[in-house]
Amino acid sequence: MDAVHYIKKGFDNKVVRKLKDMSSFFSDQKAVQKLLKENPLMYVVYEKIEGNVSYSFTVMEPGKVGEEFYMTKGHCHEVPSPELIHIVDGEGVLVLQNEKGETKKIKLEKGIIYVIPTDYAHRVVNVGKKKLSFVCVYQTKAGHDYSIVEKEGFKIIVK
Ligand code: S6P
Ligand code: ZN
Repeated sequence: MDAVHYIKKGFDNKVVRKLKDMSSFFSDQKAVQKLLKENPLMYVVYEKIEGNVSYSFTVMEPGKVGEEFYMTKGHCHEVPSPELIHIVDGEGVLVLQNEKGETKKIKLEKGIIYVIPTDYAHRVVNVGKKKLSFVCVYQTKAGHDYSIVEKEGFKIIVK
C-alpha cells in the first residue's frame, strides 16, 4: 500500500484550514477582506501517528489571495527535529527560514524526497493551477510551533 492510501485508510487527526484560520498571514489584507465573505478552503491535513513516527498527507487547493499563492500556515517544530516531504501531485514550493532569518526557497519536484532541516520554520506554497498534495514524515514528539510565524512571518512571499 502506498503512503497516501496508508494514511487515508486510518488517520488519527484531520485539520481543515480555511482563509479565516490564517487571514493575518497574507500580505494583501484588502484581498483577504474581500475573500473572507466566502472564506475559501485552503487545505486539509490527514495525520497518522505510529508510535515515535508520524505521517501526514496534506491536500492544498489552488488559488491566490491578491497576488500571493495559497500556502500553509507554516511552523517550527517544538522539539527540534527534521522532516521528510514528498510531493504526490501538483506544483509546490517549500519556503524555509531559521532563527537567524536565513531563508531558502525550493521548488519541489514530484517523486523526490526532500529533507526539511532541523530548526527551520517551513511553509509549502501551491504555485500550480490544480490541487497540490504531499506526504510528510516526522517524529511524533516534533509538535507544531506557530508562534514564530505569527510574530515574525516569513520574509519570502511567493507570487
Ligand atoms: C508537520 C508537517 C505537515 C504540516 C501540514 C500543514 O510537521 O509539516 O503535516 O503540518 O502540511 O501545515 P501547517 O503549517 O498548517 O501545520
Ligand atoms: Zn513540520
